[in-house]
Amino acid sequence: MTDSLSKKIEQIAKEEFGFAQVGILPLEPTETFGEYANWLERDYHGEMDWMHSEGRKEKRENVKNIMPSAKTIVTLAYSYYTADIPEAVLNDPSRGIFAKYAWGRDYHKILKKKLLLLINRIEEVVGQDVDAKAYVDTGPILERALAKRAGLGFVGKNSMIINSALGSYFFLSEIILDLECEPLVQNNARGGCRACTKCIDTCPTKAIVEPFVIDARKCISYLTIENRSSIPEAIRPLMKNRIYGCDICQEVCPWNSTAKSKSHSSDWLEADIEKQAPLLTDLALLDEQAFLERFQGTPIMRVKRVGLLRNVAIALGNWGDDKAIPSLELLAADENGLIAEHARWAMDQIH
Ligand code: B12
Repeated sequence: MTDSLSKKIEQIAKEEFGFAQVGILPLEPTETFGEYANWLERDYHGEMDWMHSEGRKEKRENVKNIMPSAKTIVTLAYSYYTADIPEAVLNDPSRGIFAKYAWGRDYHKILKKKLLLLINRIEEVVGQDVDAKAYVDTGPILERALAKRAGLGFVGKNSMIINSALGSYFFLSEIILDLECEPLVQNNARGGCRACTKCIDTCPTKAIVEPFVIDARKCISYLTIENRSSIPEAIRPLMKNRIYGCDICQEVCPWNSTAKSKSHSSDWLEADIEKQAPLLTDLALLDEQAFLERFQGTPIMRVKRVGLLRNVAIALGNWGDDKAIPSLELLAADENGLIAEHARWAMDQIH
């Protein structure tokens, strides 16, 4: 056991790769796996069938099932706070709001590269090859459960990991190592939500069905990104102008207004109105080629043109202004049936 290895990993992760927080722990079965199993049982995952596909549940239950030689898990937080969208823009129904994390290049690739380089540096430090795996978001890992255990934050009523210094605008990622390291637990899980229920009260679709629990089927983030089919008509008006992901439960969180996360911005995200909240009428004009040119390399590629323009059609309907009609006529004539169906619904909202 190398006493100073954990401190060295923390130092390199912060100083060389810009991570804001690092926790290092020996492997243990996931303490809150029961919460996850209940959540699936209640169908809160909607169409995200990959969440309980063969073998993946076991991996979430215990990281050992991903890598039997694993001894240690390093959990890292990377802040992506950039700026807040001004209130007047958020409430401008002619503009479509993108979630903060999507105002530039895709974090998955950027952070994965940082993690792989960090593994190289760990190998240099210990002077030998190390068996390791790196994950950002998409692995069969309950990242929030790990972050909570590593003291990177507490579980907020909006289910976000909230860090008393950073707020909640940070990504989580992990490195699994076959090395033994000294435990390194952070002290940023203090605070908690106490009596505050702002996120629960403000969520337009009432997706926070009880404190700490999200019904993804009602969550605007899920509806605009993960749900590939038609969006239930009753929910469409509630989505207002959110067209890719949703940060409402974070925007209203007091921890985000006081946190110091503002000093750790991700340089690949830009607080530029064209990235944050473009005009819906401009987005409606995007054909396949123009969509690719504009969004290649960004998280928006996940929903493809069809998903984005489906969401844009809803927002145009929610705008409710005659100025939206030419765009909606164009979308109603789109050869993609999903876009056309949502555009016809939107026109009915205006007439
Ligand atoms: C599926 C998923 C979603 C789904 C479901 C979200 C959800 N709340 O479950 C949808 C598409 C809706 C979604 C939306 C978003 N997501 Co998401 N998502 C994931 C993913 C891939 C899995 C999460 C999961 O397993 N959910 C099932 C629930 C049951 O598990 P859980 O939320 O992890 O909760 C665990 C603990 O919190 C604990 N727990 C649960 N309840 C309770 C109660 C108490 C009292 C306690 C003590 C503990 C506890 O048990 C759970 C299981 O261990 C993770 C990445 C990953 N691999 O973990 C990212 C992740 C959670 N998402 C993230 C982000 C940024 C978002 C969005 C902000 C994106 C956006 N702007 O649109 C929104 C936020 C919505 C919200 N309030 O959660 C970040 C969160 C970072 C953070 N600071 O917490 C993650 C970690 C991705 C990453 N690598 O950075 N997401």
